[in-house]
Amino acid sequence: MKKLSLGLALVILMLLALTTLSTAETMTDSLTFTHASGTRSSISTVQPPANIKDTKASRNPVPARLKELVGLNFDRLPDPSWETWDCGDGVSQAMVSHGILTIDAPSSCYEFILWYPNGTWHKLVDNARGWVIEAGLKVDPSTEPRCDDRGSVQIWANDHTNLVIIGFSTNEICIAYPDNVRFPMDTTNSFHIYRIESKGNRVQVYVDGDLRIDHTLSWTGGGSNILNFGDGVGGTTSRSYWDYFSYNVFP
Ligand SMILES: [Ca+2]
Ligand SMILES: [Ca+2]
Repeated sequence: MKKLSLGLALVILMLLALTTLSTAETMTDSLTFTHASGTRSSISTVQPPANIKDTKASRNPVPARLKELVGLNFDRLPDPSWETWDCGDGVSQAMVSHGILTIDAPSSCYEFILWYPNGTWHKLVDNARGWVIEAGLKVDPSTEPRCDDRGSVQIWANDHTNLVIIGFSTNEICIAYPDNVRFPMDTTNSFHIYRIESKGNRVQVYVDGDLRIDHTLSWTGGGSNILNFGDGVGGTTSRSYWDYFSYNVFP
């Protein structure tokens, strides 16, 4: 009887511990840096090159003006509200190391997707008020160049009025969609800070603080109701390094 009581007490203690753990998990804001789940850690096998371990960009993460908003510094993988998609290849993967997210898609794609209605973006983004997305990004030279209606890698921003896709190739960046506006530059030589500002139909892209694309969209486009980043194009090689990804729906 004594043994039984002891066993019962142990079971109760374990249940209490589990309850506490799950409470802690649900209290975590899905937009903060929630540690990745077990399934995520299974994709963390790619090692980044040694030379990106201590970049200037990684020492200067999310800028102060964006800090109070939504920022992923990639000290860990994005939380599970960001779904991943590898085009079903089972080969492409992402990992974090030293504050850098490496997205490796050797033959198809790998992207992080925030689907409607998840996250602050979908709750609050407003095309008339405008929005800002900023990312510290370096494209690997092994990446297959592309900046037509998609990029080798991309940021896809559906603000529920416009769908804007910003493409990052090796030798240029672009508004890939719904119009195509390009700016030639080397995206592989170092980390660059890309800041996309949009309000109404105007889209501006700053690189390291300099305005490089300033365009008024000719139409709204249309497509998946998502915010995403990474390589969303199957059949093409890409490797990219992300120091941070942040957005502001109250610019
Ligand atoms: Ca970082
Ligand atoms: Ca691809």
